[in-house]
Order: sequence, then structure tokens, then C-alpha cells
Amino acid sequence: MGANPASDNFINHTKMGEKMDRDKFLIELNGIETDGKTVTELYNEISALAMKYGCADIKVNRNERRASYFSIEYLIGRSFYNNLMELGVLDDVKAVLAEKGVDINIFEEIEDAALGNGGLGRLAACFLDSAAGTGIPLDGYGIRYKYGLFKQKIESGFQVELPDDWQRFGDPWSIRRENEKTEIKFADMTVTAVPYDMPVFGKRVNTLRLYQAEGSKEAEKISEYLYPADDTEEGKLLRLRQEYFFSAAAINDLCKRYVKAHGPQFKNFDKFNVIQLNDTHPVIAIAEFIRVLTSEYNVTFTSALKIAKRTFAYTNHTVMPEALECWKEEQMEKILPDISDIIKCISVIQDRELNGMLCSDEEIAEMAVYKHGVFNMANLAVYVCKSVNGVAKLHTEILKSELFKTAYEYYPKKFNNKTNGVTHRRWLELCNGELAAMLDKYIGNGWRRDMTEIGELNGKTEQAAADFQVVKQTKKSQLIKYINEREGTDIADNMLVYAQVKRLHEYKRQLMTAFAILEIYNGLKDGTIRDFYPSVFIFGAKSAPSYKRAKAIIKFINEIAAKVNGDKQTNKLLKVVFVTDYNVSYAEKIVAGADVSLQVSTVGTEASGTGNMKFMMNGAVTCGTMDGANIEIVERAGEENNYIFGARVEEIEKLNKEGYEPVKLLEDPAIKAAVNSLIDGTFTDGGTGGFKDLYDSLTIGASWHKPDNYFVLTDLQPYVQTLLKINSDYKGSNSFAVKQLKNIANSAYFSSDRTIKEYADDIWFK
Ligand code: 26Q
Repeated sequence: MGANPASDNFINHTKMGEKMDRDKFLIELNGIETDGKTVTELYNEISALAMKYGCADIKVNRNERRASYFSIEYLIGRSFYNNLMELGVLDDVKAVLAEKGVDINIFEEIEDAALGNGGLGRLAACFLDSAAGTGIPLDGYGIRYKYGLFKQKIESGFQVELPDDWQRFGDPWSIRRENEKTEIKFADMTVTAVPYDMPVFGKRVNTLRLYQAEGSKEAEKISEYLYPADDTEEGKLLRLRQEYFFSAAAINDLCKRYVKAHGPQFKNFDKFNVIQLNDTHPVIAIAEFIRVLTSEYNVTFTSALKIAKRTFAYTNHTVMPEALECWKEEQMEKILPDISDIIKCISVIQDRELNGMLCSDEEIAEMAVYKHGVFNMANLAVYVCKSVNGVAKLHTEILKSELFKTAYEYYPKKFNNKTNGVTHRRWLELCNGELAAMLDKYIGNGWRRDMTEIGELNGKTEQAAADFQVVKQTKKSQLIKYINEREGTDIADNMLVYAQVKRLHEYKRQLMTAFAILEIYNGLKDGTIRDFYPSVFIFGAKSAPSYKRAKAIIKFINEIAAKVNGDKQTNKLLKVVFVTDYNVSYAEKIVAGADVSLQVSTVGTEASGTGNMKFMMNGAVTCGTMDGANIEIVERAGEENNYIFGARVEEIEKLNKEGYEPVKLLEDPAIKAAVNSLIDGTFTDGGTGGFKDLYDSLTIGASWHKPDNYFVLTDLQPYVQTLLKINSDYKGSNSFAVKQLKNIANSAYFSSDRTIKEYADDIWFK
């Protein structure tokens, strides 16, 4: 498919001002022959047309300061509907196709571009959307993986991974920039980085530039898989190669552009550039930047470091110790000896600087970029970057008081909070057209561009409650129909819908939800739970392929689903479904159709969460712990309109201090019955030993963790009580709909338009 936009390079952006030439686009669209074409052919043809008009008339503006987002993941999802919406022609395309007898929904066959794992990658995609949508010059840089996040199948209740060959539908939204390829040098090979540009449409057109590795079979491996298995040394080195590959290509690009526009004097580089590092994966770009300036442009090391300190900013996304990246000196030395030397030089300068600030040896060790033959990438980021931010209030406080405590004492001004957000265009306007139309009716359509206007709904929640119930029922019916067709279930479409959809991780506590469901099931069976409103629990999650315990949790949930759904005594009241291959497009349907958003991580573990915000915007109440952005959600929407439970930070700290003995909690017969089902033969793990391992992890501890490291048993009873309280509050009542509407009405803060503006105002363009 040869999309051929008029401009050969839209990465140099300008204000589009107007939407594309809609009339000409529609004339050509009308001319498209649909008969006899496959969905893929039509998809490519229409997309190419949108590219042609959407990217036309884009002029170069080299004097504008621009921000670059470096991220190893972009979880884009489907581009087709979103791009047409952003270009302002979605309804037109729908109408033209309808006239030709084609339903626009057929393009749902085109699978998502899933170049990311979860939150961090989806956030990157939301940020690009919001920057373009609000007119902020922000371009993304990353990797064009041949295979994205694996496709999940469930076989006998177990997760099975299949490669995600997303390009088999074509890639009409990318333009290969043959003449802008660049060589990336490793000690043992040279790789060609070929840029593919994807336009990001909105008030302006920004660019997501993804690099593909070419040159040899070995070279191609670098951009073959998202997150290659890193349980071997080879896998670890491949991951390091990926990080360097795209970081170096992007630095090269930015430096070339700078020199072309402003000459080889780099002292003004930061006047035109700011680079936001999405977690530690691209932090190696700092060293590469210094390498390029010192070795190619004669800048002194000291000056290069100074310029770097004015250019880079870092966002942390997780406090999980296992996710804090470190590279051994031998690893770095082996494939990137120059980079290794540069980080060591930075370390010498850091040491001198910290000694000058009279830091103790202990403090210096804590902040060290390089220590005992190991490079600490988070410390490198914190030392060099002008800004260090967390992604929700609590998370930023944890960074300041724990993870980067010492650095915060010496460099307090670097630290700031940027609470995450999600694009309300994809996550409300696009995925919930029915709700969007209802909002237009009550408050006008201004919220579509300016989400703060959604606050107007606050005065109208009583009035809108009946309408909202109709909308929710419509979305729920669509969701349940879709699930029943795909998963082979027979769920009624009038049940109360609880949903927990997110990556599978122990800290997110899907296991606790599983136990809670078992308790409810047992209660329904023995008659201790009465007047229960028929409910379905929807799970969606992928587990890292090598994360055994997470995979055992998937199997456990599927075992529970089989038992509960098959029990004639209770299955009109309770159903459980684990949806297969949860992804962005599935999420769009689930957030629109759910009533209750389950956000139950152990306090202090979920940096922010963004699914919680998507549910909120679609009017699901949050059933959650005081963790991550949940705190800010209930602060805005009201605790009385949400359901908060579980131990708070202080209680967890107290338990940690005084010694937590989860086994004592097993004395409660309800807890015991649920937990023992892991080992008493109620369910089978197919002989893998996975359930026994889960049981042990709760009771005696396993691997490097204490018993019940995530306090599942501590919070289980309050969780069950909260789920039951929601159930009794629901009962089809208007007052529940009002709670749901209050959440929508107060969700403006969680639009990534707000977040991106804060990055722009406080970090990038201040
Ligand atoms: C670390 C070391 C070695 C290899 C890989 C990694 C690694 C990979 C992925 C570390 C972290 C990630 C991803 C983190 C992530 O997705 N974090 C989520 O970010 C969201 C956006 O800020 C938050 O909302 C979530 O709370 C957070 O979990």
C-alpha cells in the first residue's frame, strides 16, 4: 500500500489549523469500489486516502521548540476509527460506506497494533493523542516491533502465547523514510535503523517515529519482538541492544535536525529540544547524547553533560524492585564499550559533585550511577535529568520518601508529580458514542475538545439518571453479546458487571478477587448470602510468559469460572468469565459496559493505574484500595460515590513492623475454605504444582518474598463485604446511577489533555 502524503516529512510539524480537505476526501471516498474487495483491502484503501488528505499541507517549522517522548512501548490499539475521528470524518465514512452496503464495524477484524505491554505503553499512546489534540509539539520515538505483545489463547484454562503478526493486515498508517535511515554501531555489529513515521492527528499533526532494525539476520532480531524473554544472558543483551538501538537512532535524528537548523553549536540544543524518558528503558540515550556531542561535534565532556542536564527529563512508572533496571559492567562493555566509559565518567563527576555537597559515603552509594561493577539506570536518570516525576500523588510521595529519598534531599527541586490521564477522545467519545450523545444533550458538545466542561454534569445527575441507565444497559448488552460470541459463554445481559482488567501481577491481586468470588459462591450455596443481585465478574489479563505464579492465577480463575458457571443452583445469580486476549480494543468495550471497576492493588504498589480512569469516565464506580490514582479519583468524585476498602499505608507499615502472620487469618472459616481450595482437590492445576505454589506463597512465603507479601488475606474480608455492599446498593436503583454519573462528571482531571498540559507547562516549555 503506497500512502503518499504531499509532505515528505511531517515530523517537522506546524499547526494544521483546519481539518483536512473533507470535500475532496469524500469525493475520492465515494469513488472507491467496494464490491469484491476483502476487508483488509478496503481498510488499506480508505486508510491511505485518509493519510493522503490528513498529512497534506504540513509545513516545516524548525524554530519551534519541540518535546520528544522516548518510549520502548506504544500500546496504540486500532488506528482506523480513532484517526478518522480525529480527522473529523468518521461519521462521513460511516455514511458513505453504509450507502455502499458496507458496515463500518467490519474493520474490527483488523487487529490492534500492540507495541506495548500495559500501562506504560498505553500512557505513551494517550500522551501522543492528547499532545496532537491540544496543539502541543510532541513527537514519539520507539521501536517498530515485527511482533507486538503476544496473542493469548486459553487452553484447558492455561494461557498459551502466540506471536502477534500485526503487519499482516498491512500498515497503511506508517510511512517508511528510506532516506533517513541511520547506522547504529555495537561493538560486534552495525545495524541500520529505518524510521517509519506514523502521523498523530489532532489540532496539529505530530509524529510517532518507530525504528526498524535491518542489515542482517542478527540485526533484524533487535526489532523482532517486544520484550524478548530475558531469562538468559543472550536475552538480556538483546534487551540492552533494543534500548540502545532506538535511543541512539532518536538522538542521532534530533542532533542532525538541530545542526541542520542551527549549526553545530550545541549550547542552544535545549532551547529547541526537551526529551522525556518514559521510565528507565531509554535512559541510555543520555550517554549516547554525550557520546555524539563529544566525539562528533567537539563538545567537551563537561559541556555535553551540562547540556544533557538541561535537556532530559525522567518519569518513573513503578516501585517494584525487580523492575528497576541495572546493567552489569561486563554486559555494557561487551556490546557498548564507549557507552560504558561515558557512564563511568559521569559517575566520576557525580562522585566529585556529591563529595562537594558533603554527602556521606552511604548517601553517595545510594545515589550512585555506577557501583560495584553495576550501572543503575534509575540513578543515572535522577542524577542527570532536570525533572523527575511520579505518575500519581501517592507514587510521587513514595519516590521522595523511599525510592529516591536521598536524591530528593539533595535535589528537591527536580521532583514533581504528574498524575496520569487517559485520552477522553478514545476512552469516551470513540468507545461510548451513546454516552457521548447523552452528554451532548445535557451539557453541549464542548467537552469533546475541553474536558473541563464535563463538570457541568454535576448539576444534572438526578435529571440524567434514567437516561444514563439506558445508555449503560445498551453498552452492557453490546459487551455481553460480544463476550458470549467470542468466549462461548451464556451470560445474561442484565447482570451487575464487575470488571478487573489489567496485566496479571501478584501486586494487582487478581487472586484476592478470585477468593472473594469463591466466598460469595459458597455463601450463595449455603444460604448465608441472600438477596444477591445477579452478577458477573469479568477478568481480562495477560501474564508475562515466564511469570509462573501469574499463570497459575489465570488457571485458578478459569477453574473457578468453570465451577461457578456450571452450577445450576447458583448460575443465574453468579457468573465468572476470563476473556481471552484482552487488549486495547477489548478494553474499549469493557470500560463502556461495566458497572464496577475493580482496582484492588496493595497500597503503595500500583504507581497510578489508568484503567481506573477509563472506567470512571464511562460511569463505573471504583471498588478499590487507597492506592495509586484511586486516591485522587475518590478525592474528586467523592468517597460516597465509590467503594474504598482495605488496609491503608499506615496499617501495612504497622503489620510489616510488628510481624505479619497470614496463617492466623486462615482461622476464619470463610477465608480458609477459599484459600484451601488451592490445595484440597476442589480444583486442578493440571499437575503443574502451580496452585500449591500459590498456597505456599500466602502461607510460608516463596522465592524472595515473605508469606502473603501483598496482604491478600488482610484485605480479603473487607473486600467481600464491599462487593456485597455494592451489590445491595445497585438493585437497579436510580441512586446508583447518580453515583455513576458523579464519577463521569468529575473525571475531567483524568483526561490526558490535562496531564500533557502540565508536562508542557512545568517541564517542557517553561
Ligand atoms: C524492567 C527491568 C527489566 C526489564 C523490563 C522492565 C520493565 C518493563 C515494563 C519495567 C517496567 C515496565 C512497565 C511498567 C508499567 O507499565 N508501569 C505502569 O505504568 C502506568 C503508567 O504510568 C501506571 O499507571 C501503572 O500503575 C504502572 O504499573
